[in-house]
Amino acid sequence: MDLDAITKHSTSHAKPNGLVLQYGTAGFRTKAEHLDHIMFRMGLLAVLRSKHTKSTIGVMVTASHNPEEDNGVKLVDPLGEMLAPSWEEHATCLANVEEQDIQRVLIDISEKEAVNLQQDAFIVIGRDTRPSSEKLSQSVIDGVTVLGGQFHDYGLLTTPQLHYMVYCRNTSGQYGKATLEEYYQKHSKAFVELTKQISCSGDEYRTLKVDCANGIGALKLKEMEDYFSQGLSVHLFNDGTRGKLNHLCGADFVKSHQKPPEGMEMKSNERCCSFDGDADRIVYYYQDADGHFHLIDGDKIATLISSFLKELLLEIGESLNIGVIQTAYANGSSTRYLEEVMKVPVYCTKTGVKHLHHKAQEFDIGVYFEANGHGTVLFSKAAEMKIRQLAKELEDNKRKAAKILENIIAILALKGLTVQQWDALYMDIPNRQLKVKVADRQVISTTDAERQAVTPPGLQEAINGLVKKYRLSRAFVRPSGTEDVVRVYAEADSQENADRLAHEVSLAVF
Ligand code: 16G
Ligand code: ZN
Repeated sequence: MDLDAITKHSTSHAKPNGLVLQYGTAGFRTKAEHLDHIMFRMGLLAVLRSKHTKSTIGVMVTASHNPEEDNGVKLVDPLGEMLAPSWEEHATCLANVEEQDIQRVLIDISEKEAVNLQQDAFIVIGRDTRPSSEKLSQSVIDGVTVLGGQFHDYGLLTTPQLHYMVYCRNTSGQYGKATLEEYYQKHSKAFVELTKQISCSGDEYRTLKVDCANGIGALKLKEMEDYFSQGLSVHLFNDGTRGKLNHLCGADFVKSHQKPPEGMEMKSNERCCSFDGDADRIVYYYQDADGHFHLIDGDKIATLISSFLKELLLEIGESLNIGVIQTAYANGSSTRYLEEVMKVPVYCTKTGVKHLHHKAQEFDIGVYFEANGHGTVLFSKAAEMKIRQLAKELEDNKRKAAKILENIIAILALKGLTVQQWDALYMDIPNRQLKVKVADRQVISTTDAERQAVTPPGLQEAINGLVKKYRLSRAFVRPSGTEDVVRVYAEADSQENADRLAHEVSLAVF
């Protein structure tokens, strides 16, 4: 380590006095002007992590669905996963020390984790379209180079694209080349293959209106369009040419307000969807003939995908085990439908992709989605090999199903239901989310995947009392991991009652 260089550079990425930040659910996230030192230090940490794992590590500069003024950073581990928990602690520690202690902390981490400092390090970097992102990613690069790391800056990328690049680079090209070109080709090929096999015709399945949240999704969908020319026609809205990122649009807006984004013309029964600011979240929706808005959220996506996969497995006679992972925000109807009608096991974890991801790894096929639209499907190595083998061996119908399944690994698409039929799989229980500002949100602690409050004393009893007053009801509170607020969620038999229950619970929080 060139200690002098570290000192010199860290003073040009000074930490604001008294600022304490935590590596939270999705890395560091706050106002962009408070993040320069964090970016530099995460560049340093990424190098140690890369040396430790002897692999390429990813750094993504984004604050996802937060307002445009915010920014954030997260590290991506070798197989495209979230950073390992013990390293999150190192990240928090490194982020908060005074400049003169940076070297000591770097040495501490290296000793604790037995990092071989002679090992080479390679970092890949991506960023979203926020005005602050370019400069902040330069600060990451500064941190990387000062510790002697090599890097490739991909520039503007979606979060899933960065995860893909990291994965490709660490699997010695087996999965594909770490280029956008290959990313688009792989996905479009799988999609086209898949839609060839779906026995439905008509534009309905091939056209889609996309609200890009005025973010990176627009740029990347435009790049991708050529590859999809025969398969899919997408109409982009909120493409960033006029509006502000995530402002009155995007997946988070649509989900939490339960209404369409501004800036998108919706005709009745058209299939529409919204991304978030880094395009790792999607929700679908449509307006029916009576002008009612129908939201198809992460819960319904999980239901669709898992029922699709289950049918395919049945067809090819394979008994790979499927599990669905949700959070406390999953609509009660979706959990009931999955367990009772589809008979798939459902598990609940804490909020945040890393928790769901971790649990999903326990299954041959783990389907995980948060109600807000974050999610994916994981195939275990063994399941993937089995499916690829089946796709080669099986005859006719069986082969066809296995082939679809093989393609599904690369891309998930609809199974030929109309958006209305999809929506009608089950009816959401009316629900409401609220934010409550409190002096210190950390006085609330929770257990049972955030469904029960442990502290402050008496809060859970109060919630239980309120919930009892309503039918089909459920409610919980939890401190947000990304904003300085407490979140309240309530379900009840009517929208009015859900609103009322959420309001009553929010009063109990004070
Ligand atoms: C982060 C999480 C998201 C979660 C949200 C909850 C990732 C990549 N992102 O955006 O999954 O739903 O935080 O925010 O894990 P909250 O703690 O403020 O409710
Ligand atoms: Zn996101």
